[in-house]
Amino acid sequence: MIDLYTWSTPNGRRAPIMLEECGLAYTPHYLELAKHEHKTEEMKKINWDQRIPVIVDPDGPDGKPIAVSESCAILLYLAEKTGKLLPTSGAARVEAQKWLFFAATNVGPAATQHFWLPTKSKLKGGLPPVEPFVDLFNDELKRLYGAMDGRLGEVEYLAGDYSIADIAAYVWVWRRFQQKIDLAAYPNLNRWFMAVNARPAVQKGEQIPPRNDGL
Ligand SMILES: N[C@@H](CCC(=O)N[C@@H](CS)C(=O)NCC(=O)O)C(=O)O
Repeated sequence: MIDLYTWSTPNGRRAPIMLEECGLAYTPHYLELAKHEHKTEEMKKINWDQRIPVIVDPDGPDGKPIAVSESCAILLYLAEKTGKLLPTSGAARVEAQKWLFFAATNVGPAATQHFWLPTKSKLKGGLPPVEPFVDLFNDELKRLYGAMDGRLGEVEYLAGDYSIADIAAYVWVWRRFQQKIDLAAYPNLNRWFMAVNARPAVQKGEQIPPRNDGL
């Protein structure tokens, strides 16, 4: 049985959504970030970065246990393990990897900074003033959503067929209200968002842990 260490954040939800999509049995362990439950020596043993999500698979490569951190590495690991949601070769695989990295290196970081800068500044007594930078990250998110909207005007899902790239991007688009982005301005992205959201595995994975952020 796979152990999943996670919390209710976009990166944290990538792992349970994929576990559900793959139909793999897993035991969730919730680490409340505000209580620093992820900053333990036990966590350091499975992830030097001491961040969530992490999975520990007792049946890893060569039948040996393995700990996997980095949410998109978890998506890739589970896709390779099960043969699901990542084409095995050809242009379709390249496309899925391209959009996976688009979500991992563009959407995720821009959304993270947009979300975290005000909190970090508040912790430091409002210094430095971050509002102009928050606006810049909001502009960048809109640019990225525009790119996805264009792509999704050509194909149903980011890589053509539904893939791990969609899971990687979806969890951050879900934060649309906090990002003050109206998906009505991105009709193809909105259609895609509703389609991903309607998947039973996504519905189940999104409740690991149960939502309490009201977004
Ligand atoms: N690139 C990493 C980022 C992981 C990450 O930032 N996790 C956050 C929650 S989304 C976390 O553990 N934050 C707690 C901390 O930084 O102490 C991934 O995609 O897994």
